[in-house]
Formats: sequence, structure tokens, C-alpha cells
Amino acid sequence: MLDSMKRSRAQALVLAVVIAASAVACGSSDDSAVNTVTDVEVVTADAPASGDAADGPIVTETETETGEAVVSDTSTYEIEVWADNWMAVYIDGELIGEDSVSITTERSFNAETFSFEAAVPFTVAIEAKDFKETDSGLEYIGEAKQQMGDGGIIAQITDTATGEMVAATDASWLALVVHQAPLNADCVSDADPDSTCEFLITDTPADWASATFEDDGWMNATKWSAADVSPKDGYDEVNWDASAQLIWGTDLEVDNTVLLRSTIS
Ligand SMILES: [Ca+2]
Ligand SMILES: [Ca+2]
Repeated sequence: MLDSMKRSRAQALVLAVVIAASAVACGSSDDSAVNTVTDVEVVTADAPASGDAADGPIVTETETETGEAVVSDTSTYEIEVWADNWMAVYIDGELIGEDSVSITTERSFNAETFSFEAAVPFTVAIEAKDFKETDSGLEYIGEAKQQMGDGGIIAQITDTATGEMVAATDASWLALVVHQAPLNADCVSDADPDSTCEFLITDTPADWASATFEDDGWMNATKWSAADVSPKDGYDEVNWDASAQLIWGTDLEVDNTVLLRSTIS
């Protein structure tokens, strides 16, 4: 370890000297070139030498409130998710996957499976969007079937080592609706819904997906039946656990973007 660290520092110094020499050779003597050399030297010299990382099981070290170090095992999980129409999934604030079909695609129905590593407890946060053509909330604008689309999402999380399902969407998940439209449903057949349909956009809290975000003010998600949502392509490809439920806001049509959170322990 010490030897490799020494090697690393020696290599960093050599690298810095080479870069400095290059800068001089190029006739570049301004401040930015000097700063670049300094940055390279500091960053590389302080970084652990490659090959020092343990190849064994991944562990996560956290601290309790008293400052006591706790080492917990990290497991590999898989989240299966189906959304009408689009979703992005975060674990403890980190984006681990998003729907491969863009939200700009009308009638996008597909299931996705994302893998991630985490140590319990961890927070799952999902941004779910129903397709809307504009802030009017409508789809097929200008066509005979101009209408309010509806949403819905279902997800389940499995520990890939044990095959055990550890969590699934249900009404215990918390929800914040950040796009609602149209607020006046009678605009649905208007010739120019963009000028007559009313909408409400709520700011998305900056750290809403993080484990430490305080979601006290959020409401519980609403559980919906398969008959309500009529889940389509991709839904039947997943072997849903009986406890996994379709959820959304309180209105399948008006609620267009829903933020969802649950902490798994
Ligand atoms: Ca939809
Ligand atoms: Ca809608």
C-alpha cells in the first residue's frame, strides 16, 4: 500500500512535470496554464493508487448520531417498473434509470428493469409523467380524439441475491403532484385548448429525491385498480407480486406529473 502510494505520488509528479514542460514548449505561460498544472498535481497525488481498492464485498460506512461508525452490507437490487407514460427512478437521490422511450412519445407504454446497489435503509424516488402535448394537459390536440390522457405507475423491488421482493408501490408511498391540467375539464373539446385550459405547476423541490428530504407535507399516493388504469404494453411481461399496486395522484387524468417517494428499511 505505502509503496504503491509512493509510486502514485511519484507518477503524479512526473505527470505534472511533463504537463508543465508541455505548457512551456507550447509557449503558453499564462495563468490558466499554471493553474492547470497545479490542479493535476494536487488531484492525482492525493488520489489513492489504482489497484488498492478491495475486491471483496462492497460495504457502506455510515455514522450514527453519536458518531459511531457502522458498517453495513450493500446488496444488489432490481426495480421493475411500468408507467403510463414515463418515469425516472432515483435511489438516495441518484438517478439509476429512466424510461427508454421519451415522454414526447404519444402512447408510450413499456416496462423497464433497472439494477442498483444500496444498503437499507434507502429511499426510492420516482418522477412519473403522464403524456401531455402541452401545458393544457391534453393530447391529440386538433384531432378528432383530442382528450385528457390518464396516468398510472407500478413498481416492485427485488433483492437479486435472494429473489425476495423487498418493496412495491402501494398507498403507503408519498406523492407530490407538480403538474395538473386541465383544471377546467370543460376545455377538453375547445378548438384552442392552449388558450382556454388552465393548469397548475408546482415547483419541484431541489432535493426531493434525496434520502434526507423532508416529505412530511406530502400526501399518500392513491391506489388504482388495473380496470382504472388499463395498463398496456409491457405490463403483462412482469410477474407482479400481489402486493404491488398501481398508484398515482388523486386524479388519473388531471394529475400529469407526480413525484413519488418511499423509504425501504
Ligand atoms: Ca397517458
Ligand atoms: Ca393527463
